[in-house]
Amino acid sequence: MKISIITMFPEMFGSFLQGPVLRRAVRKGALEIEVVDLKDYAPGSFRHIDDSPFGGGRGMVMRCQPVIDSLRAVAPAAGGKSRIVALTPAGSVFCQKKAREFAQISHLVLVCGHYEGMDERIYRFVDEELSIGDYVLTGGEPAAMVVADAVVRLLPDVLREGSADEESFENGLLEYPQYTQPADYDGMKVPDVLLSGNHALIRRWRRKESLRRTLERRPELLAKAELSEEDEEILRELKMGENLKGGIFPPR
Ligand code: 6GU
Repeated sequence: MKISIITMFPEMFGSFLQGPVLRRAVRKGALEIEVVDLKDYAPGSFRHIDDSPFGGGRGMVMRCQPVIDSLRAVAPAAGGKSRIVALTPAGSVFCQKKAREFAQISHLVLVCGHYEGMDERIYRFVDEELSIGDYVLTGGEPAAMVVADAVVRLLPDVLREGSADEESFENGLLEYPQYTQPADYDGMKVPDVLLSGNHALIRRWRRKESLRRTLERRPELLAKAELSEEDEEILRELKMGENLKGGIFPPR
């Protein structure tokens, strides 16, 4: 797939593009990524990318001409194969389902909003507006990195086989706790079951811890998750009697 990022601050993407997952995706031929500098579409010393809003008020608004010209250059309308997404706090909230949807697209264009917003006429060229959560960023650039990262790691051949399947959200639950060497660190022990070599017991323990975490931290996810008979049974165990504050660390 191809990802085009349209931004006033292309420098911000330097180290992001050098990260392991993106580099690997590009090397494997799964990804082409370009960062488009809006300044290239605002020629002349007095033509700025932003201007003060009609009607008055504080702050600056991104002008339509540079953004629309860059979109026309990056995503020629022919065939409409490009998905144009504006990153703005007023968009709907990005999620794993949306990442999976984007991973199927041949050309994703991410437009980073800035200042008090963009001229409303720009949105006629935009298919969708996305936010990454209920807080305010200075600009859409970190949000574009979030979206690009979440999408690229789902492309075929980018991650090791299976590593994207079992993690949080892919099955609608939070991930179970993980441990590595040593088995005893300063008296903090790895749960015995993980050292038992009994794969059926380990699988059930992990499923239970996954359900426990989700129940404790994100109960609203349980309502949407696909639960088996065994899951329902584990949940009954967790809800009745069993202490919800599991794990080796004292409750925070
Ligand atoms: Cl996409 N942009 C800005 N400026 N703030 C945000 C956001 C986006 N998502 C959450 N907060």
